[in-house]
Amino acid sequence: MNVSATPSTASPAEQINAHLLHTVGVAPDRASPSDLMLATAQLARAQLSKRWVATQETERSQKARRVVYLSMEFLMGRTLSNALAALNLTEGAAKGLAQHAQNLEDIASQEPDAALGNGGLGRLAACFLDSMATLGLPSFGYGIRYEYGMFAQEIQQGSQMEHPDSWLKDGTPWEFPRADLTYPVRFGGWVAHVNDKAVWKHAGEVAAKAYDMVVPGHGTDKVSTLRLWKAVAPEHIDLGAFNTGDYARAACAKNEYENISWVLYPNDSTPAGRELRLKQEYFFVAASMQDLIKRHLDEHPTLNNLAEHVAIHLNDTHPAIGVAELMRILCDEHAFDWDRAWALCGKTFSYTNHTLMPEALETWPVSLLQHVLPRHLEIIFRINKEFLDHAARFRPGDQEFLKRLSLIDEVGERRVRMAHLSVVGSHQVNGVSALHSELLVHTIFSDFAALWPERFTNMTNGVTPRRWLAQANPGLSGLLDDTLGKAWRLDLTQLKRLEDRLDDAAFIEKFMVIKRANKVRLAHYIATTTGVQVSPDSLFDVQVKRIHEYKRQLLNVLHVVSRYQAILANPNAPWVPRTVIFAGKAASSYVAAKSIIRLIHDIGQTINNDPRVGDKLKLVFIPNYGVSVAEIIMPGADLSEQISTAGTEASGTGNMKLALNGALTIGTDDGANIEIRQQVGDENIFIFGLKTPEVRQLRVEGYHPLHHYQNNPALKAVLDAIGEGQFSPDEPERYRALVNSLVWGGDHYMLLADYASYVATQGQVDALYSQPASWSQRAIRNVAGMGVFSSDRTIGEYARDIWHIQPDNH
Ligand code: 26V
Repeated sequence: MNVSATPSTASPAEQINAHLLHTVGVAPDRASPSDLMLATAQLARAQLSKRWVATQETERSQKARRVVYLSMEFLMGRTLSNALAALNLTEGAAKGLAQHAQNLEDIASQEPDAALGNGGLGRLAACFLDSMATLGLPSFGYGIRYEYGMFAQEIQQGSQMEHPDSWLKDGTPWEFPRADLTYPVRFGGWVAHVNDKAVWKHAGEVAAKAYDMVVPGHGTDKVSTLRLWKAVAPEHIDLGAFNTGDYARAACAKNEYENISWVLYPNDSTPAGRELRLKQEYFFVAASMQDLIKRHLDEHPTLNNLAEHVAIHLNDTHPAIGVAELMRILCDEHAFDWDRAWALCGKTFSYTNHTLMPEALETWPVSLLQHVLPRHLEIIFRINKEFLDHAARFRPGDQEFLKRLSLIDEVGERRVRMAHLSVVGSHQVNGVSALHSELLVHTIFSDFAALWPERFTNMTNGVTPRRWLAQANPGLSGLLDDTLGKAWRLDLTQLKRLEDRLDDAAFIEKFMVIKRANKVRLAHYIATTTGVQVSPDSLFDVQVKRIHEYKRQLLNVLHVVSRYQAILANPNAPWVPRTVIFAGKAASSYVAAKSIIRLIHDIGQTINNDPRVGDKLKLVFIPNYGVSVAEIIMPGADLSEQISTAGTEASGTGNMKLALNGALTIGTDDGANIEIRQQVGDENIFIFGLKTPEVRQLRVEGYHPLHHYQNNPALKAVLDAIGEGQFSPDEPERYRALVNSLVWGGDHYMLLADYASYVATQGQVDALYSQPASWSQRAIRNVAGMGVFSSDRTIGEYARDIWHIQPDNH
């Protein structure tokens, strides 16, 4: 093996060997798979860093207008395969690894996922970075370098166990620590007012250190930056203790600072009273603001034109304290008067809402803000006063209107409503699907929409076709390349041209062969992770997402049990074999969600081991759902379950990934399902159940789940079987509470109301699946209709309509 070649002129194979020797520190012929992963990563890293320097230089010299995307979460997954593809190094690296008798897929799987997010919101941010880089949009993502990301899930005797996710334990080849970029972030204390000037006398300070991840664009040399902040104790902390040899006390003091970036908050913990979470939010916002202001002042003599050069986007309300922080910087540190600062702020910020669920809307107790950020609280009060004065002129005398609008919820313990701060501080507010954006202006933001109708808009979500088709599904990608050319990677609307192939039997056959191969791969994965053998000839029915009552995994379970009972009652009927596949994490303190996981497991045990059933029905729960597991599941799915109660799922993005990989959707009229239906046509999607207005009306009229229980014998049999312990004979009462919450407890998400329609629609699914060519034709129609769900389209719209930034490449 040649290890002496200089890295810049050498072939990828030679560079991998050189990196093994020089960077990883191992003899090339003794390299382990993880050594090879690191060396291959170094190959990509060297080129990424060149691209980063060049992109930064261009943007600086052009004084480019930039978007700053503030997000508490970035669910990046693995980096290697994506980076190699963007750099056109996939083939070279594969050849290099072949010399070590390894394939790229196995080597890439050595890398741990960067799981710095909970779910949809965090993964969307990662898809957006990919699109920003690919469109050549001058952009910075800012977030937190959590030492521990999303917990790892293990299933033990059917129950979820959580393990810490120490993704950094062996270091990561993908980050660039920026030793020179460190900013102080202050907390606590009090505010002195001297001659009309506010001076924040903070009580504590922590340093924020920058770590960059370079995000490569595809089909361009442009890259984007994800800058993550790590909390570090300031140098001077408790030197006294250190000097006197009291290392334990010194370490303790250090930890108190550094715990700010220690761990990702799970989205179960109601924001209420979580001081550390508030500190995390302010920590990364304050560091990011200082960084963007420094960059601005490096290029411009003044902050007067800040709004012309930077658009700051709030990914949900988590960074909303940024509005108060920018006001503080402008007024207290740069001598702006209030009105001028406020006008600048309003031109700079925009905000995306990602959920209507009342329990997920952030509010912070006034007392906590007073304690942690006293100056920001003053600023929020002033913003509120000026805002309510303005609103009062709009509807004179209407005190109720003002109470509803106020940034402060005065009922009970006074709290700051972060969504209201975000709306008041932004020039544009958007939802993430047409339905969701519509609901925003008719529900939680209706009073704001009365004041400022032009402020509200829609930006339907999208997903990156590079990861979710090109990388995850090489089989289908190859067929698309042969059929359409390669341009679909950068222009997903090219998929529309597949409609020309709908009657092309040879094409349909190839499509079916690819789907089957992906199912074989998924079946292998299921066997290794769950021990259950499933048949790739059965219909793969997939529901993968966070476990939550509103997403109604339990409705899916009710259907599985109905089917099981029907098979037992009529074993010789021509059953269409099905494998029902679940995956997803339950928040660790979410009792009902954890109980649903265990129920899936218990029912699976019964069904999978019942010799009367065989391949007619299997039920599996794939553990530790995350980006990389999703990359295996999506291509192997036949049926995509998107069955939330209408009006509850803001958009969904798994629905897009599954349809893009040729699954048909069974879903409610909710979130982006509606737009998927519009794209693929009513005949190519299975929509069932109550629509949003019907859900609302039923709630008003009074919903009686007991009625459904009493009048639908099949439903009653299912609920009785679960409630009486048929699937938990060792503990017959295990699921009593879960069933009672449906029948007697109000069934908040209306599972029983939609049950009959759901089961009937599953019958239509079977009927179509028993005609494989028709099924595949419809699956192809789904792929053909997914063009608009590229995150390139979404980011193009944000850039044009909200950020007013010209993409460089398009
Ligand atoms: C809330 C909280 C509360 C406090 C602790 C940490 C935490 C973290 C996240 C959240 C809210 C998550 C909201 C979310 O993920 N929404 C999803 O956003 C997707 C992208 O827009 C969308 O497709 C999903 O429908 C929506 O549920």
